[in-house]
Amino acid sequence: MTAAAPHGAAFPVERYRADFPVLARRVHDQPLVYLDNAATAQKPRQVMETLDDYYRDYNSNIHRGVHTLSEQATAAYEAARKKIQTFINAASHQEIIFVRGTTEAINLVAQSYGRNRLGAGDEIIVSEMEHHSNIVPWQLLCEQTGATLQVIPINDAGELDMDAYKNLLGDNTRIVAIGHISNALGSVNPVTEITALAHAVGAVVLLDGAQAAPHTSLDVAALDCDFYAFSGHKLFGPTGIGVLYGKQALLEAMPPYHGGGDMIKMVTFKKTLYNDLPYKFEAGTPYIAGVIGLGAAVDYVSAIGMDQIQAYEDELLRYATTAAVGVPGLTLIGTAAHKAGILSFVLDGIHPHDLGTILDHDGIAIRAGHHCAMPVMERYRVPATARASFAFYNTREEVDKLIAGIDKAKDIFN
Ligand code: 7TS
Repeated sequence: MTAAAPHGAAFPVERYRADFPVLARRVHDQPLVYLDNAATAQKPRQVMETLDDYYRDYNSNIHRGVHTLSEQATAAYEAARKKIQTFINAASHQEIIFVRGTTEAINLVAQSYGRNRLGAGDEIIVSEMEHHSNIVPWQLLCEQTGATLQVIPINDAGELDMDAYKNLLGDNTRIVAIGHISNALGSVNPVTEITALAHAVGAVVLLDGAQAAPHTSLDVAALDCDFYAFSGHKLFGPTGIGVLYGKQALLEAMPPYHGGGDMIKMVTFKKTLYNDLPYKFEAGTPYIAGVIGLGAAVDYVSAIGMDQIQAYEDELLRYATTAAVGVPGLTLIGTAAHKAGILSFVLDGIHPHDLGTILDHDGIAIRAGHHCAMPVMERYRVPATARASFAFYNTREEVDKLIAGIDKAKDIFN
């Protein structure tokens, strides 16, 4: 395990970079500059070795075998659950449900929490900056129950209009579902305040933490949210694994989302007794290696320190923002006072997709498109943005290459 930097020392980014094999590769004969971390992050060898060890050494199903391999796999799987409990400061390991990712976590809550509880006249509040994963599951729930969706608008900077939010809240509000950090704008939302205001009207709160988990330390107890969702693959872990945190009392009261093996205590054709938390929500053989690998990813970032990561990335984003603002013809999309990890922008006369292709020729990976947040594009009246998204292994030199690449693209087009 990579040791944390001594307190107060410079962030040893080159040391961390060495843990990520892919960062050493070349693309189009140039060193890779990976700035698409919001889509998925790269994996340190510690995570890959953990997956490899599992498959080489103790691959087995969990919770059922009496043999040694199964006992080892079960122990590693449940140890990962406890790591994640600690990582987000949940009260109990029973509040940690393994799912495929943020998308599945939100769908689980919409269906299992919402479907039996909501009806005509009830309201669900989301915001204009949500990822489609935090819009469409609620639209489905509205179609099923007759509830309606309310949307908190954003200002030109990409900040939530909190007065509008307060006006939307009322006796009919049942669920508030908000992104902790926006993937299209980088805005960090005031989620503690949002949660407290929702609780004051008796609504439950789901926070979409897909973009927050890799960038900031999480404390679900302090946030007091009812549900928190995030994906492993954006947190330097495997794809196909994610976490739903839920307050125990709420999870206890919710019906299973999927039926199958492992989620039951007893099955007869007359009556089936469901298993205790968290297994009630983990039907079927889960992604065992993925869970154990996510545990290794959490160990990895915890050893560096989420506060150190956040401080380093804040500085890097400031550096990148200053450089981008200096590029003539470049307009930032998302200039919230509180931002993390993301630089979204448009360039006069160059479509984001063309920019993305030109940058790729120089080994620079960014994302161009609507970022699964089409309402954000509509709000800013742009078809797409170019987006550079950072991780703790990115450097100022990489930002300089991005800016040079943008200048080159402008030369080509003008
Ligand atoms: N919520 C937010 C805020 C996200 O950024 C994403 C993925 C999701 C939910 C869905 O996560 P998944 O792991 O279940 O797919 N965001 C992005 C992105 O910005 N570019 O590619 C995926």
